[in-house]
Parts: sequence; C-alpha cells; structure tokens
Amino acid sequence: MTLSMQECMRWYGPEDSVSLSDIRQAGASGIYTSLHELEYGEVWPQESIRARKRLIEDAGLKWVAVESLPLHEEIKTRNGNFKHYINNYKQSLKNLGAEGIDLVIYNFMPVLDWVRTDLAYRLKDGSECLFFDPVQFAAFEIYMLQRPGSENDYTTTQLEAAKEFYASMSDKQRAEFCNSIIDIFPGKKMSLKLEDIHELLAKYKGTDANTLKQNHYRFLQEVIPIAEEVGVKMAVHPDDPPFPILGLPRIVSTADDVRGLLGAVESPSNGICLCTGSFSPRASNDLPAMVREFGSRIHCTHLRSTQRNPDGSFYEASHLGGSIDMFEIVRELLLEMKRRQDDGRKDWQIPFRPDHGHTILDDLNKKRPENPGYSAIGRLKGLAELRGLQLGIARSFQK
Ligand code: DNO
Repeated sequence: MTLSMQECMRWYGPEDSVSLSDIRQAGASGIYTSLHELEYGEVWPQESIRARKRLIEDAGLKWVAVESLPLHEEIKTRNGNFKHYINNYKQSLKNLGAEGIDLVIYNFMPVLDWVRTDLAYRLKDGSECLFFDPVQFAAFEIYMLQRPGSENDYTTTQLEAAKEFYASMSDKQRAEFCNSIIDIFPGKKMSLKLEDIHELLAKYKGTDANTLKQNHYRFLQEVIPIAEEVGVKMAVHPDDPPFPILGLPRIVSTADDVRGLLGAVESPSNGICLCTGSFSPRASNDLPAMVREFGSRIHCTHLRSTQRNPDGSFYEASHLGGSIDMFEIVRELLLEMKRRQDDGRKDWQIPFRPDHGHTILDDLNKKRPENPGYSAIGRLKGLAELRGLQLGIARSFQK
C-alpha cells in the first residue's frame, strides 16, 4: 500500500458556503472543524459534539481534528477566572474523548489569533492572497489603535512609510482595514472594537515572554493528564506570524519554543500541529529539520507556504512555491510515518490539510472575505498539488 497522509479540509460548520459535499468531491476524507457557535471558554456539551460528528459522518467524512478548542484569554494571562476556564477545558476534553474525537488543536497567541494586513492582495496573475506588511501593521497600531510606545517597534523608514500608507486611505478604507485586522477570528464574528483590544492588552500588562511560557506550561501540566486519560492528543498551533506583535510576546514561534513546550510535559498527548505556513516567515525556522526533531510528536499538519520579501513583509504563496521547500517537508513527514509503522504505532498516519489557498477563478466573483484564505477552489488546487507530491514521493520509496 502506498504511504499517504490523511487528506483533510477545514470546514467552518453548517454556515460554511463550502459544504461537506464540496469537500468530499475534492477527494478529502477528513475534516478539521470546531463548534464555532460556542463562546471561547464555554464547556462543549457532549450532545453538541455528537450532533456535529453525526453531520460529518452522514456526509461520508470523518471528524479528524478539533480546530480549535480555543483557550479563554484568562487561561493565557492566568488571572481572573482562569481556574474555572481550565476546568471547563478539561470537561470539554472529556466530552470529546467520550465521543471518540481524539485530536484537539489550540493556540497560545495572546489577544489576536492570526494576523494579516491585506486579505485580498493581488498577485500578478489576478488571483488574491493574504499578505502581512509590518509597515501597514505599524499604521494600524500607531494611528488607529494608538498603542502607547508602538512607534518604538519600527525603524524610521518603516514609520515614514506607515504615515504615508495611512494618509493614502479614505475613511471607509481605514474602517475596513481596521476591521480586517481585529475581527478575523476563525469562524467567528466577535465584532471587537479598538476599545476591546485596549482592554485585552491591559490584561497582559507585565506579562513578558517568560511569564507567558510558564503560563502555557502550567496549563499543559493541568490539562495533559486529563487528555491522556480520555485518549485525546493536544496539538499546539504555532504563532502566526511567528514574532511578537502589539508589544506582546509570542512563544510558539521557533524550534526552541517547541522544544520547551514539549519538554514541559513529556507525554504523547502533548504535541504540535505543524503549520508550515505559520513557521515560514521566519527564515531561521528549518522546517524539514523540525519534522526530523519533533516528528513523533507531530499530531497533524497544515501545509502552506509564504513568500518572504526583503522588507519583512510576506504573502501566502502557492502550496508548493514560496520560501520553503515543501518537497523536503513532505518527504520528512512520510519518513516519519514509515518510522511509526516500523515502531508499530497505531497512529502512524499524519493528517494534513491544505492550509489557506488563493482566491482564484469563480471564487473571485463571490462575496468575500467570508473566511479569508478558505475559498474552495484555491484550497482544492492546494490539496491536489499536495496529493500529487506525496504520491510521487511515496512511490519513489518503493523503487
Ligand atoms: C488560520 C488558522 C489559525 C488556527 C488557530 C488554531 O487560518 O491556521 O487560526 O486555526 O490558530 O488554534
């Protein structure tokens, strides 16, 4: 049998305009999804999990990964009601385990999840992709959010360019730009305002990288034993982008960070979601080496690439293009699966989903951004390319 990773797609639930049937037609067999309708911090009721699972299975697919079971901010800051939220988290893990859902993705990014400054960046061929530019982000924090001290995080050249960029926008453009930064929580409309961001930032006052790491490790020490008990694997998603923003630390950005968090609780339930795109804007992240080092604790992957620009900006490249070597990464992942088979591991198959995708063809005529990065056709292209790549590599192993 040819060695292959499990092909999956992200699905944003019954409201997603990309349906389960679309996903099945794309050839995927697994789903990464969440109960997006629930508030961050609430317990996930077992009946709701069961109902969602049934919906997916009725469409001939399998709920492979929970993406995400989000952490309430007070778990990350370890103040306020954090004990209550950790208990809720444990209960959700138990309810998931009881329904046979055994993989949970989460992240430890403070305040904002992933961040981009342009959700419809036009490439030369007319397609659109997601883009991050530190200059545009500077304009957001200096002129819109007005975060005290934010000017100190940028060079004079960047500050001048940010001023120009801000001046070039109309009021309408400014409002849209601002929203696209603070209101793209995956699958959720939080309707956050700038005041809410200030309030959230205030909760992190005095939380440096070391404190945030300790808070993460303590969360793991409390939660992983329960995950183990109920047969659930936890997979942390890296920071996106993988460097501090908003003056806040980000602590899952490098191989060193991963080494630290895996070492904090030595359990097979404490693992990572290897998101190649999130790690990739940092040139020093050697992704094939990370697969070799952390392989046995990689519970799932998001495969995507970015193109780094010399000025520190980056855009999302095609799945096999950009600044990373997707061939080497997939080869290492297949070798890891082989090792697992040799070791007799039942969970030898690593799931992947094509992460994000360009907006192309007919999707350019649709209303957007619904879920930025998650149009149907661009991801279908990514899935097909990755399927071909892994098939080619796997067949070459048999020669
Ligand atoms: C963006 C996603 C992230 C991811 C969460 C996981 O497209 O990769 O939002 O789902 O960070 O917790």
